Amino acid sequence: MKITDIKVFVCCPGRNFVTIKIMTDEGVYGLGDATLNGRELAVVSYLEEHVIPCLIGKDAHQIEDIWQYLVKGAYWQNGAVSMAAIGAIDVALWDIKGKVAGLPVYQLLGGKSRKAVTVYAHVNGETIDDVLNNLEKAINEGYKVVRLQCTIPGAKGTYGTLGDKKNYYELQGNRPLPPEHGWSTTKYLNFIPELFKRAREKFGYDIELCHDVHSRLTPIEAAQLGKLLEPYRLKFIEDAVTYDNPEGYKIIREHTTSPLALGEKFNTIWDAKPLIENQYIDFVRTAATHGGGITPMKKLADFASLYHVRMAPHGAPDLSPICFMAHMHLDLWAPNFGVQEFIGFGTPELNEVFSFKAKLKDGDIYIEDISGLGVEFNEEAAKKYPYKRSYLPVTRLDDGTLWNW
Ligand code: CS2
Ligand code: MG
Repeated sequence: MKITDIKVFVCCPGRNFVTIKIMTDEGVYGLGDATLNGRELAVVSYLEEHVIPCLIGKDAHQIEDIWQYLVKGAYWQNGAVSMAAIGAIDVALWDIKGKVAGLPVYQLLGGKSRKAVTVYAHVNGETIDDVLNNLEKAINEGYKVVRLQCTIPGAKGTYGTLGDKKNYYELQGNRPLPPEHGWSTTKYLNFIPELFKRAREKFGYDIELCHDVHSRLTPIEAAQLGKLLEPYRLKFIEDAVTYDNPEGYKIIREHTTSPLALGEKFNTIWDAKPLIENQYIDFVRTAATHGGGITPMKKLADFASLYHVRMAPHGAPDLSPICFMAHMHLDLWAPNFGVQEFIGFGTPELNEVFSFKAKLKDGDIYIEDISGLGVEFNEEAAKKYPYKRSYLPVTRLDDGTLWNW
């Protein structure tokens, strides 16, 4: 079965997405998500100039060989742009293989290990009272795991909260230049334990809670946070520190039993390797889109399982429903699945462009047994929403020093 053409679509139904469609001489096609938030067109160019010309005429069934060809064959291995491009190709090839086999992708991976995928919802607010009200709603909706984020009093913009924006905090599709946020570690560490204290006082310990630091702390500060949050028994603290120096996680580990999650920015298994084999983390958060596709995600899950590390794939709004469905199949299969990040089924514009069959019940997602990934992309509808250049915010300390957003 030969690849005859690969199309790339860029659209902005509320935010930018890069979508690819691989066509074959047997009429079967596959879809992949190549979205890299804030750097979308770099991936488009990587695909159009450097990847697609090499794939025309190749056998669409040879997923592993194509993956190796694109990764090793480029000589310049890894990197966010190239791995997002390769990830999209890989996911689309799994979609094709599933369609040809007449099986959902999870069957090709080894079959279901569970009936449904437990997700964690995002709950945020401008004050602790706001967060607690929203948490109550989430619990009443049946969520069993929830991520809590709260605006830090006096901060100029807090990750994971709404601020003065009307939309979901990461749904802005039009930020023609990066907005600037502020950060103070002191204010943050003074405030955040109170959020979890009050959540536990009001709702007890049955609801599982997590929190995203978004890489703002140094290792020893993260160790302090871990200790401060220990009484509230979080499911995990995410991205406490950047991942570039794995030894930083050793320092955190030496001081606290708060579980740690990391990996949404990993673009290769090699990024995860030292963190997993040294047992510095408990959950690995790589996404199929940014991590190079389903092929490396399967390897990552198997490797992580040797060290009791569980999968908690990234599920932010900048991953398209194609990536979401790829994760559903991986999550249903992976014996060491932990929890899936979930931000809802999307806006009406998004659902006009992408369609997929998934249902949420009591904090678990069920998908239908459709062959392939089970997601569709409406090319005509996508044309109504042209690309808009948009950036993620940047963060500065009070004195102007640039910090991790
Ligand atoms: C995040 C993301 O979902 C998460 O945990 O850290 O929201 C992240 O900020 C975005 O994916 C960046 O594009
Ligand atoms: Mg995160």
